[in-house]
Amino acid sequence: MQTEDEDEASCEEYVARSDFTGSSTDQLSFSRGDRLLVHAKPSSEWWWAELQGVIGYVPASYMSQDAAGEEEEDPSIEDPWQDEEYFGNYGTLRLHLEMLSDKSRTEAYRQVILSNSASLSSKRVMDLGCGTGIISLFCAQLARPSMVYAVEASSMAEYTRQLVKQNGYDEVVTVLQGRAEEIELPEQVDVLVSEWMGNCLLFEFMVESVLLARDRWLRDGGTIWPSSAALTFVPCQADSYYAEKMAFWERPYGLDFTPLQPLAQQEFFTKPKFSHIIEPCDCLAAPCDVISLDMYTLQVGDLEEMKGQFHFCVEKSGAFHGFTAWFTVCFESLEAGGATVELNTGPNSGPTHWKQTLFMLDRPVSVCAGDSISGTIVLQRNPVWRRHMTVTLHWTIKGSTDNPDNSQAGTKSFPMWR
Ligand code: GJV
Repeated sequence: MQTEDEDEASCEEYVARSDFTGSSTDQLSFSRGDRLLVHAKPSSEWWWAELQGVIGYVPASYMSQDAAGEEEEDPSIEDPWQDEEYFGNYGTLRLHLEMLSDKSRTEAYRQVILSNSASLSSKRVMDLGCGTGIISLFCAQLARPSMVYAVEASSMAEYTRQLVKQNGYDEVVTVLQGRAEEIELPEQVDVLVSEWMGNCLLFEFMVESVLLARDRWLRDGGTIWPSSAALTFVPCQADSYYAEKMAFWERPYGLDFTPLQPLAQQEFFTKPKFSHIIEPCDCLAAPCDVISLDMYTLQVGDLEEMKGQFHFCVEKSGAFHGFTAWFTVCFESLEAGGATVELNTGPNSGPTHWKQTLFMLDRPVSVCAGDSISGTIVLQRNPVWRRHMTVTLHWTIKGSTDNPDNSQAGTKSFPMWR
C-alpha cells in the first residue's frame, strides 16, 4: 500500500516548454513556464499532472525537467529534427522503391515536366530532396533546362550522381549532397520543385525546408512546384477496422473480453491510423478542404498552428466512426493559361503510397442522412520534435428536423507521433 507521503515523493516537478490548450475536460491547459507536478506517466505521450490543484492529462513532450523551461537545452533532446534517423532511412532503398513504384505520384511529376517542357527551356531548376533523382532526370530527359540542382541530404546522393552519369545527363544535372538549408548554389533558380508531402500533408515538416529554400534560392517571380496544397476531410464509417480492433473483444470464443476495450481504445484509437484505405462508399458526406496552403505566401511560422473548419451534411446513414484525411497538391503552369496538374491522394483518385489517414472517435455515433457534422481542426506542431504534430478535432453533430434528438459534441487530440 502507498501512503500519502510516498505518493507525494513519487511526483516530479516539470516546467511547461510552451503554451497548451487542453481539448477535453480531462486535459489541462497551461502556459509556458508553468510548474506542473507529474503524478504518473501512463503512456509516453500523455502524463497525469497537477497544476494549481487541478489534475488532468498533459502532453509529455511539452514538459521539461529544466527549471528554466525552454531556455536551457534538455540533454535528452539531442536533435529535435531527428536527422540521423530521418536521413538514415532515406539512405536505404526501401522508401525510394515505395515512392518510385507509386505511379500516381511519379507520373504526376513527370506530367508537370512534360506539359511544361517548352517553357522549361534554359531555366534553372532546384529539385529539393531529389532522392534517386527521378524528377531531375525527367527534367533532363523531357525538357532543356540550363541546369538542374539536385539536392539530397542522405547518402543516396552518391548513387544519384552515378544514375545521372549513367543516363548521360551529367552536363545538365548537378547533384549536391547536403541539407537544403546548408548547401550553396552558384545562382538563384527559376523553378523550385520538391516532393515534400507527408502523411496528413504536413507530417515530417519537410515543407519547412522548401519554404527556406524558396526564400533563399528562388528568384523573384520564380515558380514553385507544387504551387498549392490542400488537406481534405470527410466523416466516415470504418466498420472493418472497428470490428477488428474493438468489437472483437465482445465475444471471442464465447467469452466476454469487454474489460479490455478501454485498453484497446487507448492502444488502437489514440493515434491516427496511417495507411488507411477509405472506399468512396465509406464516406458519409461530401469531403471538404479544411486547410489550404499557398506555397508562395506560406511562412515557416504559420506551420506552428494551422486551423481549419468543416461543415458536413450527412448524405448516408450509418455508423460515424471517425474522420479520414488526405491531401491534394496543384502544379501551376509556367505558361499563362496553361493547364494545372493535380495530384490527389483521395479515395476517388488512383491509389498512392500515402493512402489516407484515419482518426477514430472513441465511440461510434449513428448518424442519419440530413444530420450535420461541423467543427474545427487544429494542427499543432510539436514545440520540441519538429517533425511531429498533434491534430485536435472538435465536432458537433446536429440531428436534422426528422431526427432532432441526435445532437452531441466531442473533442479528441491525436499525437502524430509526439
Ligand atoms: N535537404 C535535403 N534533402 C532532404 C531534405 C533537406 N532538408 N529533407 C528531405 N530530404 N515526401 N515526405 C530528402 C530525403 O533524404 C529524401 O530522399 C527525400 O528528400 C524525401 C522525399 C519524400 N518524402 C516526403
